[in-house]
Parts: sequence; structure tokens; C-alpha cells
Amino acid sequence: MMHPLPPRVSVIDSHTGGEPTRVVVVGGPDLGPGDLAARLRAFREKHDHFRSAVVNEPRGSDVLVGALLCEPGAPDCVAGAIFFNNVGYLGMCGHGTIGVVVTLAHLGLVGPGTHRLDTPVGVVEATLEGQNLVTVRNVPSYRTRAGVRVEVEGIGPITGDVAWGGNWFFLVHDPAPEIAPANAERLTDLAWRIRQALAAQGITGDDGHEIDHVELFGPPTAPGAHGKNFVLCPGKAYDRSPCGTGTSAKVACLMADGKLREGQRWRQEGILGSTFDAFATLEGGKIVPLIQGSAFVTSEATLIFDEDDPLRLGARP
Ligand code: PYC
Repeated sequence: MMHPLPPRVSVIDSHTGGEPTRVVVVGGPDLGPGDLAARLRAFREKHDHFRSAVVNEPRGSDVLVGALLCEPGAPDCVAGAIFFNNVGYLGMCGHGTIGVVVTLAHLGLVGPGTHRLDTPVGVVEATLEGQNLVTVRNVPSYRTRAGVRVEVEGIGPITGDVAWGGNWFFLVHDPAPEIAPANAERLTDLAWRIRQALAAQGITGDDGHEIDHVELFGPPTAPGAHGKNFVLCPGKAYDRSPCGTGTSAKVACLMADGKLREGQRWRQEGILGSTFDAFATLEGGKIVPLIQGSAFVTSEATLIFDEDDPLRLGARP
């Protein structure tokens, strides 16, 4: 099977609270017409090799999240963005949206102010507050199930909530090992076992969607933070940032429990100690999270895909 790749692809890398985003600026595939969900289908079905080539080794790594800029389907959007990772595609990506907006500003394509960005799960609004600080108005977020008990192999029963924040999350109630880089392997192992148990026991999001993000919590250590999280992403890499969609899911659960009021700030810390500030607004009875964080551009690069390179399509060790 032929897997054509352009010889050169221009990307801009950034990080948001330590979590990297690679925005494809030139050389991405043409995904044809339609809304962002249709373009995502075209990406998955016809150009999945491009995803792997751009984010997997040797040009990328498991932790990298890619963003393909494309024509928006919804009106008045500055761009469409499809987020992808080492194993597939994300509905939305909070840290990635912050990275995309700071990258667009770096390119001189947007200035301070509010910009609409189309994603496969709906339009989000992002306000560039300065050069690096961005507030994302995420898609409506909600909890579907509270206090779900799952039997985890080698661990025992674990309880948590199922919530949507632009991706599906299981937010664990039980205390986790200390959330710190030194414990990353233990945390990964625990979260991975929970994810497998959820799948095996048929615990899903709406419409049978797999819960592919698991969020563990512990006491905060950063100034002013209300909680610290560890988020395991679909391809077994953990989010270095506090995870924008995971923070949205958390805010939805806090609101559902009456522990957070509309407009009240929730400062979410991630494993590296970086933080996102979150606020919830209520719009037509729906919880709409606002997530604020900073991104910094780290490089402008040209990826080179030599036809003779046996690893041009990317590989995972
Ligand atoms: O920030 O929403 C996020 C995210 C999802 C996966 C990695 N980061």
C-alpha cells in the first residue's frame, strides 16, 4: 500500500505547562469538504500514516500532541484544528488549543482578542490575553455517572465519576500515590489498569464511547492550587500539563456536586507543578468551562521525509 508523504512538512512546536503541541503549518493533507467531524474521518481513513509520521518517533515522541490546521466548517472561525497523538485522534485538546492560538499569534495570523476555532466536537473560543496567556471557552462539559465502582486487577475496587470535557474521562475518587514525576511509572500503571478495567467491564461514555483518559488526584503543592492531577492519555503517555479537557471534566463534576459555584476559580495543578485556572459558566443550563493557561513557542522546524527512510512513517518502540 502506498503511503505518500510530502518531502517536507513545516511545523511549529510549543509547550503549554510542559505538554508539547506540534502545529502542522505547511504540508498537511487535504481533508476535503465537510464539517470537522467529516474531515477527521478523512484524516483517520486516508491519512493516518501522516499522523504517525509527524508525532511518532523518530521525528516526534509519545508525549507529543499534533494539531492539523484546516478549513473550518463552522462560520466565523479563524481555523479548524484536528488534534492527534501517538495512537489516534482527540475530540478536543485544551493545552493544544492554547498552543495553537499562541502559534497563530507567533505567525502574526491572530492578535490579542477572542478567536473561534472549529474542532471535531464543536466550536471553542480562545481569547489571547497577551503574548502567551490564553483563555479557552471549551465545549459544554458534564458528568454522566457518579460514584461508579470498577474492579481493577491487582488493585481491587476503585470508585470514580464518568465525565465529558471534550474527551471522555474517568475521575478517580480513591487517593493516588503522590502526584510527582518520581512516581510517574506507578501512576501510569495504576491509571492504565483502571482504563483496561473500565473497558473490560463495559463502563463507557455516551453512545458506548470508550473512556480513554483516566484522571487521578492528590493534594496540591503549587501556590493557590485547589487540586493536583495526573492524566493518562489514550496512548499511555501522561499529560505534563493539568490537561484542559480533564480540568473541564473536573469542573463539571465539582459543579454537579455543588462544590464549585458559577464564576468561582478552580486552580488545577498538573504533575510538573504547572497550573490552569478554570471557571465555569452556566449557559442554557449547560456547564461551559473556561480554562486559562500559557504556552510558549519552542521551535520552528521542517520535518524531512526521505523516500528511502525506512522509518519515515513513524514508529513506536
Ligand atoms: O489539554 O485537553 C488537554 C489534553 C488532552 C490530552 C492531552 N492534553
